[in-house]
Amino acid sequence: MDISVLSIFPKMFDALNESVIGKAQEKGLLNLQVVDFRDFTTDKQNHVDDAPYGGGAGMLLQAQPIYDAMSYLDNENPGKKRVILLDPAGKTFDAKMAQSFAKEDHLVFICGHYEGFDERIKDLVTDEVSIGDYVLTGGELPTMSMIDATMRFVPGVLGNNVSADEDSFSHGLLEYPQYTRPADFRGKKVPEVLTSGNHEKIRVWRLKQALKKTLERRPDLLKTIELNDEEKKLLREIHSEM
Ligand code: 4GS
Repeated sequence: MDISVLSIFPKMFDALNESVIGKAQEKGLLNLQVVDFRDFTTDKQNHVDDAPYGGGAGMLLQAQPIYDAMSYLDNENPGKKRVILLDPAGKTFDAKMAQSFAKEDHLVFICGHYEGFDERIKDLVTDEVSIGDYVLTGGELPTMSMIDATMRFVPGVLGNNVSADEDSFSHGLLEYPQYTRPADFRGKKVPEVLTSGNHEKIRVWRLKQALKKTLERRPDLLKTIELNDEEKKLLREIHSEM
């Protein structure tokens, strides 16, 4: 997968050289290119921003450096691109969107910093996306979150026996609680069923815990998924125990 990022703080993306995403780059599963669009400014002082027409506080990213950086990407690597603009006004990012990004050949992320941008940048963009209802100082951290969440769905990025599809949000439920050694930690004991060796009992216990946690914390998620007969039965049990 090719990912290009337009940012005036390219060093921030060194964070993606670590851990799982760093390994994905080493394995050639991710080809990450960070382009400093300040290199494309035609302004003598290398400015990429200017004051808004009509007045008001703050500065806006100008269209020209972004357009020229995009032309550079297109010349270097023609072909279809999904162009994502980070913006609190965008559609909220979720696992489904990460899966759809993971199927693309080439993603481009446009990161603003400090300020807003000239509306005409949007003609370059296929998706306006937000990571949540809060305002950050730049689009760099949201971009890194999206790259991380997207790459987990690219085959080969996670270890052999790990699948992103088994995580919370992929099957629509929050995860059941987990424990590791020791079985008794300062008097806090691991639920007996987990040390029973009965795999079927363990599976049902985990499913019920996942349903219970989701019902308690994110009942909205339960409405978006289709429960099978076993899950419906467990949910009835949970309701009668409450
Ligand atoms: C977000 C967000 C964001 C908006 C960038 C103000 C600097 C900032 N981007 N999800 N200008 N939330 N962007 O806050 O994506």
